[in-house]
Amino acid sequence: MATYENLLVAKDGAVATVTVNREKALNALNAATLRELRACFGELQADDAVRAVIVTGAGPKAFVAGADIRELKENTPLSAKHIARVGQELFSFIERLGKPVVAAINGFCLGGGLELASACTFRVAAKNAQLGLPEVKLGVIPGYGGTQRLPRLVGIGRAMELILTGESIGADEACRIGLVNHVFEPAELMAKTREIVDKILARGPVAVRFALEVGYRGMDMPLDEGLNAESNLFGLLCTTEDMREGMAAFLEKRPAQFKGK
Ligand code: CO8
Repeated sequence: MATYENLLVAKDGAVATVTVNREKALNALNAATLRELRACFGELQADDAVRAVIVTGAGPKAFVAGADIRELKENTPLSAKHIARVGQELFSFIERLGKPVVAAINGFCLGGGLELASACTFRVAAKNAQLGLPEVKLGVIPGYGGTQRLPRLVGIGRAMELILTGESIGADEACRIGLVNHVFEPAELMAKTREIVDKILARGPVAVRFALEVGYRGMDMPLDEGLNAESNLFGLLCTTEDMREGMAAFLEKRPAQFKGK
């Protein structure tokens, strides 16, 4: 892996943890960090040994407190559109990485931070997390996908209340509305996140990959096309060694030994 100025990347077995590391600015996403995230996720996608990614923020206070407002305020309409597209493309790349990406939200998760988390496969949070899209307080709107992904995650009414008031919500409320899946004690966040990721890693790797692919592609399809895509991949999975192993293991009452083939 390359080394990055604004990211820490650690690999442990098949899991890579990417930590946004600008603690003094509450891990705000400046242009350099966006570029590094794109390069880093490109590397992680290409690395077959990496089968899942956890994203978090450095320090005890923030996941990511948004786009870097110091840079944002210098934008012209054209440069703002360009940087919004750069961020959107990055987050779409993360969303369609082909590997599960879990956001471990360890504090403030605001603006671009919540947009990053929303592009992850799912989110878990520490009890002290605060989540919101405060852009309207700055006279702008979410620009890294927040107006599109948040309604898909929590429904248009709840999303619009968050976007239009700019107010943030705590971890328990985020869990209640389905924005995060679990809330953990801050000290346990990373270990508990890893436990969930390890469950995924124990499952059939090709099945996990296909489920991710068809689940996301189906979001952009009419139901009938999505169902057809699902049945095609189901059929394809019936050609794999993993399918034979998974079903044999069940019938023989033993854990499956998947090979990803
Ligand atoms: N950008 C830059 N610096 C930041 C940011 C940020 N988003 N958030 C915090 N910081 C900095 C502060 O300026 C401060 O720096 P310094 O010590 O040099 O003054 C340091 O981090 C610590 O922050 P605070 O002293 O403010 O810490 P508090 O605990 O008092 O408050 C808050 C924490 C509530 C999180 C507060 O920092 C805050 O409100 N931050 C801004 C949150 C926000 O508005 N985020 C949305 C930004 S806009 C956005 O994300 C748009 C995305 C789409 C972009 C599209 C491209 C065109």
